[in-house]
Amino acid sequence: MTMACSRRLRRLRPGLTLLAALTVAATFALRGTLLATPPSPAGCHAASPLLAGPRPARPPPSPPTLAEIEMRNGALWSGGFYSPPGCQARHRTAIVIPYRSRLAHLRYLLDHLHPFLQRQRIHYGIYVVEQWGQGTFNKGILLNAGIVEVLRDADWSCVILHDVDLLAEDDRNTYTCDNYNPTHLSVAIDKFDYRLLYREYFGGVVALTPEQLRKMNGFSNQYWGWGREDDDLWKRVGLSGMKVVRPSVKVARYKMIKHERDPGNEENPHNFDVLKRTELDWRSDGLNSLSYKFLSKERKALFTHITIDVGEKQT
Ligand code: BGN
Repeated sequence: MTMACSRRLRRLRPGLTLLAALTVAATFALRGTLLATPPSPAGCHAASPLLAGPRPARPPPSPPTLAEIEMRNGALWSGGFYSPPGCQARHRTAIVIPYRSRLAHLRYLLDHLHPFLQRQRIHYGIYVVEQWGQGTFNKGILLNAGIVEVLRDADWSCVILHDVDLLAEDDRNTYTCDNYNPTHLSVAIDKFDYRLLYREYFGGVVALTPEQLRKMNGFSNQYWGWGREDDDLWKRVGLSGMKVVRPSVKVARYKMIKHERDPGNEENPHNFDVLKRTELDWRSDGLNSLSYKFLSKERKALFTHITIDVGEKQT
């Protein structure tokens, strides 16, 4: 820009600024009078005033019935959705619970999770994704299918993959996502003396944005039977250029409800071999190669129940 030109602009600027301000003011006045849009509720505060802090989970000897839990959660919409009254939620979180024949655990978890999330004042929905039939369990396919189905269902900004047997013990452990990196929420579990099991442990409860899930191509579909699909997920995070972040071990505390290994979910030694191949396979094995049969979606009072067929065990 020449000296003369910039001097001319400087002279013009005060006039231009006034004109711009008048235009903006006129636009707002017009909007206010002509469109009369009701004021939208203010955004919910980052730290909810309803938080209770540390609270050891003490599940009763037998779980409450679904009807009892429903009575205690009158503010839910059909399908297990919730939006905080009086303020605009800052986050939209889908909780995905992989499931097969663990009704007692599911009842404990729902009884615990609904009030926990409502104290955090987030907009959320709970989805139970069930593997149909008696075949070998495949948690990776189940979670991949859950991710696809919930993102098809609504505009979620965060997906939390949640084991059915874990109860969070401190509501300052917020069920939201980090914008850049996958989050491991179940850092300290009572069964492991409230210590991180090992540095690469990425199981239990994890939070990922749809973008992060796409980047890492979701889970592998090749883990049949118990274990290691979460170790594979850890590797995918690094391979796709991200890192796992964790809240403080003081806050990210969980109680695990005791149980026996489920039939159809026996440990599969072959999964160790699959884990050795993550680096080679992750780009072509995952969300982009997922195959399952959608069987049903039912809106229940406390959750949306999705049932799928993962197919036959491959290895
Ligand atoms: C780990 C399993 C995980 C499982 C956790 C919690 C392995 C790989 C060797 C380090 N991983 O030991 O898949 O989620 O236990 O039970 O065995």
